[in-house]
Parts: sequence; C-alpha cells; structure tokens
Amino acid sequence: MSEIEGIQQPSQGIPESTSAETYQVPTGFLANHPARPHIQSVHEYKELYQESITNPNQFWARQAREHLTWERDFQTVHTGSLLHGDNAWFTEGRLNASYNCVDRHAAKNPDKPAIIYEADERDGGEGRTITYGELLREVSKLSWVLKSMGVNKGDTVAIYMPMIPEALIAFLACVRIGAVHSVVFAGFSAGALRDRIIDAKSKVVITSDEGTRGGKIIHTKKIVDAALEGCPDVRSLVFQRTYADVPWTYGRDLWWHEEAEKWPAYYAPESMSSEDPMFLLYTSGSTGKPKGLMHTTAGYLLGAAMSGKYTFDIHEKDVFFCGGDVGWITGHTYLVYAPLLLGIATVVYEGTPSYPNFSRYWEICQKHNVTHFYVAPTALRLLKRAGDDWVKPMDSLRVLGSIGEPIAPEVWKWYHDIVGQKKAHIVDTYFQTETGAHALTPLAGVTPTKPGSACVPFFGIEPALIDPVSGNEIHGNDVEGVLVFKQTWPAAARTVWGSHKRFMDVYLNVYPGYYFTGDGAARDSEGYYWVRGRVDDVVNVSGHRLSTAEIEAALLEHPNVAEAAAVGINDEMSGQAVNAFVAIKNKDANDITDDLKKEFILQVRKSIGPFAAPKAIWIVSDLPKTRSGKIMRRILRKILANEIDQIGDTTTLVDPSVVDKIIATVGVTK
Ligand code: 6R9
Repeated sequence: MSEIEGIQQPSQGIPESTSAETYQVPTGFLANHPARPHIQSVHEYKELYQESITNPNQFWARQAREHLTWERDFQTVHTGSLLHGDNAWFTEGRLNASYNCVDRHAAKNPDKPAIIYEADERDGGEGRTITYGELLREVSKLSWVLKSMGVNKGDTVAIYMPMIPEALIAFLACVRIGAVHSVVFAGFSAGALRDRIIDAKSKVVITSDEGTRGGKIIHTKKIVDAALEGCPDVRSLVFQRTYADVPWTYGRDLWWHEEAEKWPAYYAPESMSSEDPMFLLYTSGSTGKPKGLMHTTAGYLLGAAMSGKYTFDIHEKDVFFCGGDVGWITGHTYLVYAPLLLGIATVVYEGTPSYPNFSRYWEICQKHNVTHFYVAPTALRLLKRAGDDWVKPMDSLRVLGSIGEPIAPEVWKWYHDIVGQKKAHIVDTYFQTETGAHALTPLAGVTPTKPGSACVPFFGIEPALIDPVSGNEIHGNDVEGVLVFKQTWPAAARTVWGSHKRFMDVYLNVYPGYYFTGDGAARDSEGYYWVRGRVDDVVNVSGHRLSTAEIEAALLEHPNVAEAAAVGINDEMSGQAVNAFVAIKNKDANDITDDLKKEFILQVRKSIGPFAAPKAIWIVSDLPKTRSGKIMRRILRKILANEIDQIGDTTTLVDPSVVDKIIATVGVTK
C-alpha cells in the first residue's frame, strides 16, 4: 500500500485578497541597503529563472563554481531523473563542507564574527562571539576528538544538543571528517532518540550535560543515557553547559572539554565527493516510522548558499538571526549552513521568544544590529498577541522571513508594519526537509509580495498543480491542486536512509515524473502560489511537523488504548493542533477520568516528545471504520470543525451509528 493512499482534497478556496493586495519592495529597504540587491529587478529574476528551467546544466554549473570552493572541479552537472530517483549532481567534483563554511573565511577574515551567541536569560542572558578564526580552531579540535573516538568517513554521528554554539561546532566537525550528522531535536524523548540512533547506526552521540531554555532545564544527558540503554556500542561526548552533576558511564561517556584540549587546533578537511552523504534528518510522514532524509554534499551546500544569497539578499556585513532550532531543516540550512557559507555572522539564541518577556527577540536584534530575522508564524502569533508595546525600534532590519507554516495575512501585516516598520521586506519562504532549501519564495529586494503567499518559485524549481482525482496537471491560473515539482534540483534529498523504496513510493512514484510535496496549493491569477497545508496525514503544530500515525502508534503503547485516531484541527495559536480519539480497553466506562486522559497525553510525551502532546483526548466507544478496517479520519475532522453537514456518506461504515455517538461526545451542535 502506498503511503499517501488517503490524499485529501485541498479544501479552501483562494482568498479574496490574492491579487488585490500587492506590496512593492519597501523604499526603506533600499534606503537601508549597504549596496544594491544582488538581483536588481523582477525582469532579472525572470531571466535567470527561465535559464534555470530551460538550461539547467548551464545555470547550475555556473552557480556551483561561483558559490562553492572546489578542491577538484566537476565535469558532469547532472545525471538521473525524477522518474528513476537516481539523481546525482556535480559528479567527479570534490569539496568539503566545513572548508566552505569556515576555512575560506578564516583565511581572509579570521577576526570576523561567525557565531553570536545569546544565552538563555536564566544565566543572565550573557553570551559570546566566536570569530571565523576561533571557529576553525574549535571545529578542528572536535574533528580530532571524533576521529580519536573511532568515527570515520561515512560513519553517522547523532547530535542531541541545545541551542548553543557547540551544536554548530559539532555539525561542522562531523562534515570536516566526512562523518554524516544526524541531528535530533532536543525536544524528542529518549525513545524517539533511540529509534533515530538505531536507524542511522550512529556510532557516537554528541550532547551536553543539560540545556537551559526559557528558564527551564532540559536534561539532555539523562535523556541520552536512557536512549543508550538500548544501544550498548554507542559512545557519548558531553559538552559542559550548566556544570550540573550528571550520571556518568565510564568507558562510554567522555567530556568534550577534556578531550578537546588534547588535540591540535588544525585538522585537515577530508576530501569528499559531491554525492557523498552529508547529513540525515528525520522527519514525519504519513506512516508511523519517521524517515531519515539523506542529503548529499555539493547539491545541498549550493542550495543553502544560493538561497541565502538570493532569497535573503545577504551581504558581507549582515547579521542573520534565525529563531528556528538546529534540530529542524530550517536550523540546518539557515542558522548554520547558509550564513556560514556566505561568511556572515549567525545568531544562536538559546532561549524562547517570551522569556523573560516578549521583547527578548527584539532586544537581540537591537543589540547585534540584526539585518535578517527569520522565524515561524507560531512565534509571530504569540508576539502579536502579547501587544505592540513589546516591539522595539530596530533600524538595522532589512529582511523579515517567515517559515514552516502558512502565515495568516493579518500576522504578515503586523510583521510588516510593526516589526519591520514598513521598511523591511517580508519573505514568506516555503520549503521542506526534503527540498533542502527554499522552493517557493519572494526574493528580498526584488519580488512584490502578497500577504499569505509564498509567491514564486526559487531557481530550478518548476512547480505544477495536480488534480488529485484524475492525477492530471492543472494548467492556467486561478486554480488549486496538489503541489508537485516537475524537475529536480541540486539540494533535493536523495533517499530515505536504508529505504530507497520508501523514498520512491512517498515522493516520486505518486505522480511518476514529478516530485510530490504532500501539500495542497493554489495558483492565483498572477501565477503566485498560496500553500494551503498538507494533503496527507501530517499535522503542522507550531511549525513542527508531526505524523498522526506516529501519535496513534504512541497512544497504542498505553495498556488501556484499544484503538486511536489522531487528527489535526485549526488552532488560533499553534496553527494546527492534534486531537486524538481513543477507544479504551480493560476499563469500565466509569473509570474514564481526566486522569486517564492525562495518562494518554503523557504516553505521547514519553514516546515522541512534549511538543507532540495532543491538545485534547476524546474517549469514544468506537471509531468510524470502513469494512476494510480503515479509520475515516475525515469524519472526525469534520465533527471537530463543527461541519456536521459536510460529513458526507457514512453508509460504507461498519457501524454508521458511531458517528452520532462521537458527535454527542464532542458536544457539537448539529
Ligand atoms: C521548512 C520546514 C515542511 C512542511 C511543508 C508545509 C509546511 C513550510 C511553509 C509551509 C506554508 C510556508 N510549510 N513552509 N506552509 N507556507 N512558507 O518547515 O520543513 O519541517 O520539513 O516541514 O511545512 O506543509 O510541507 P519541514
């Protein structure tokens, strides 16, 4: 059975505002500019874009030689196809990611800031700045340490770290020695971490004693300890962040600082082939098991460098502040790789937007003259609700980015008017773990924008909309369908680690010849794209991608859960929220208490992580199932949305009367 069997129809209509409200590049953006935008006009964008689609080999060869430093030049630009899933870029070429991010800048400007660290306020909000010269020394030392621990080229290393500079140092040391990093967001539970360590066959986990975030302690080392209970051969390297007394397993655990001081401050970067794996990043799909998307070296780096340069219009002295966590693709590409590839300073902020108060982001922007700020709409909704008084005047801001979920037009406008003081250009960027870098986005300083639209395709991306019923492409404008891409691009993930068949089935075999995004989208009368959200069983909670199947699998681990169905519903603050319907076993109806519901929520926190906890649990006697045993989640979604009249035909259900019982439980009005 293919994973996307239940593709849902993209539902909403095109908002009225689609072509009515267009914002031109703010005059303040240009007034504040250090030089002039890299791309000067919509016309220039269109010409370059056209070349990227009609003559991709010429386009990408030029870009690859311009943006990356090669140890050995490539001869072949691209081989393979979406149909066969065998794409390779810049073969014969050799390079090193860490060299491109660190050495080439350290040689020219050793004293230039690379990382600006802002600590969590729990520690008084202090921090430090790390220059490119220091970064090269730190990365080199850690490279030696990893080698001394037996990590070789091609081995996988798990990184389970809070938002501190050492997380970036860990990324860079891995790629310096040719190891494949597999970063696991430090909000995942021990069980989820263990699954990812085992699936990736990671040899070492890099972590910290603890983390601190929003004034709270994250017990990273303890979680790693619990995860490693199931993996006796995996060793751990522990950075001292809070100096807490943590449990220690001699022979397995090593302190970062004790090891690093043993080694020289230069380590020669490993020579890597363009297609050598660079990292794995696990993400949720329609089925229970998370998949490790594999990115390769040259193509990924090129996507990061080019989108950094052109989407954000980054210039030499810019300071980039990405509020996303390094555990997600946004952190990988836009907190770590893009700014460092371009040789600018990247802000690493350990805390949250609301601690100790709602000005924290803006104070950081003021303090460090941040030119680019990039965050998920969920944080913007929170800050908007907190009130405009918290926002500070930030004259250095030129570009404000949004990522991870659709941004509502009123939040977009608030970002533009209040945060950006109508002087910064807003870029609503659409991309995925799988795309590696931006796929649909305005270009700062170039593209006229529309609140709520991710606008136009990035170079090399040829979007199309497909009718999910007929499987045919929908041509023309003012249409809506399933979003696909018609040709591949260098930064695309190459496979699902250890399961190429799954990669083919989920992304490339759904509509043969196309890359399937899993999202629904509209194309308005001017060809602008409006991403609606997932058409599969993936829910986007506060910009975190969750699989309903994974949540259901977690609930089923509880001894009193007979069956579970999780669905996403719209939520004012988190964009979407998860509600779970549970049929219980081994308990009487009288035993259904709030405590039991709490236990179910706890089960999900334990199995996946706190961020995946359902917002509500509904205990029901039975779930709406077809004769073939398929749970009709669509019906549950309609009930929660109070759209009872749109439930449709229920005659295919084994027991249609369960629908009325669920309606009574949820308490909606008919
Ligand atoms: C970067 C990231 C990818 C999914 C994607 C889509 C949603 C991301 C968006 C957006 C509307 C945007 N998404 N950016 N939806 N507008 N600008 O978030 O990657 O975690 O893999 O999630 O996020 O649904 O398919 P990832």
